[in-house]
Amino acid sequence: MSGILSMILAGGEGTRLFPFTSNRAKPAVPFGGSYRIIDFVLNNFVNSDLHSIFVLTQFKSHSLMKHLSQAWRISGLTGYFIDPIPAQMRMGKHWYKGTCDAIYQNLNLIDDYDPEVVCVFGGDHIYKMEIRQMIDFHKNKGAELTVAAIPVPVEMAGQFGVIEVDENGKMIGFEEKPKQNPKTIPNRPTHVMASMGNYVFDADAMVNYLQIDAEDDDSIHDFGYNILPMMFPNGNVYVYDFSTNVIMGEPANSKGYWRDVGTVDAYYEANMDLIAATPSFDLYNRHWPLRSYSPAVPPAKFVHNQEERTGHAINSAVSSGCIISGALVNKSILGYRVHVHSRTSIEQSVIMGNTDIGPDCRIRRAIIDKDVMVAPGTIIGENPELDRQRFQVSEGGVVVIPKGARVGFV
Ligand code: ADQ
Ligand code: ADP
Repeated sequence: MSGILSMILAGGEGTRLFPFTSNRAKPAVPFGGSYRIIDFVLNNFVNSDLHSIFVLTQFKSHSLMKHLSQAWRISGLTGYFIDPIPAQMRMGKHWYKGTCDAIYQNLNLIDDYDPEVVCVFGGDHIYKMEIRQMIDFHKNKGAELTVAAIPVPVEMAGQFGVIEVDENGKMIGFEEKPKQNPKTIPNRPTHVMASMGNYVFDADAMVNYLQIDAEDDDSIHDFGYNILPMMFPNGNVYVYDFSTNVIMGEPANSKGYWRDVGTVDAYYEANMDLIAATPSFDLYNRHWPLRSYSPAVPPAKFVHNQEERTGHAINSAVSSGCIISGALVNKSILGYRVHVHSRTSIEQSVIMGNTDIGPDCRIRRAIIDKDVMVAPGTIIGENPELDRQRFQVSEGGVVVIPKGARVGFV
């Protein structure tokens, strides 16, 4: 028994990220112009030299499977695989009942691999982590389970598993998504210690607890609600402080960057983080390459319009295959193959890709999903009332255009 097996939970429905998740799983949602959300956790594993990975899928998995097969196919050497595993109803005629049931239903994979350590990580966060540092911590403590954690503002406690930890890093309290009076960090009443939903398990201990959970009719089979509360009172669960993780070449302001992009506004803000002059999430660190799928498209092209003096993008990230022709793009992210025509301006927006935006448009604070056509002269993001009549608008006022929409055509 040796080795480290990684299982990524990529089956979440992502309902709060609707409509981007109406036809794809949350981990498959495009992010940052040329990535999908799942790329970040996969790069964390691969850059940590961990290459034995199962990706557990369930809801609307076609787009995710397509992405995994196009971008992440590795094989040939023993122990080098990133295998998508669809839900297979191995334990009866039901889908995964919850996150730990997703692992329980795939215990055969763990049995076959016979690892010493199993990493169970979520598939839908934006961050960089050198995972071997967490595994070393886990081994040094002789822990049955180690949970990665980060401080978050107390107002957000209800969205997370809230941890209490002693001075030796041992977990001494845990409450999943507390409805009231969350336990704040000692001497820091504005913050709680939140679980990142990333777990490093001693394999034997994990199998044991999953079996106990499976026989419990009252369980909802969730790591946060059921497994952690069962394990930590036995005294062998430790908390890995994510802020101690070190990555070569990272700028100081990126320390501890971790985003749950579960809502449209959180997704929007995390995209905007990428284009700050000194971004808190750096895509350009050569020591931490961020792999993804790259389609066969030409370089981005900028065509200057002499009269308007436009045809450029500033403070923006523009992917290959884009054509900015006599238009102005500011503080925006453009995915592959976005064509922006003359006299159009795009401000503070995320355009996921394969989209045509006609001439004379003004688009502000919008997220446009893939395969959209925007008619000439369309104005988005200037009149909140009008926008709400025509489009979905987030709480934070971001206009959302779903995949394949035809906007402004009569
Ligand atoms: P949530 O984010 O609410 O809380 P959940 O919705 O259960 O957790 O998703 C966790 C991960 O599992 C996600 O990556 C999701 O895609 C995946 N997933 C969900 N259901 C699945 C299923 N049926 N099959 C396969 N994969 C599935 C969790 C923890 C909290 C912690 C937060 C951090 O429970 O304690 O604070 O993550 O975001
Ligand atoms: P994405 O928008 O995530 O890039 P793709 O365009 O790669 O998705 O589509 C992946 C697969 O998902 C498609 O081949 C199709 O089967 C399915 N799919 C995507 N959009 C839709 C849709 N609107 N309705 C039904 N299935 C869809």
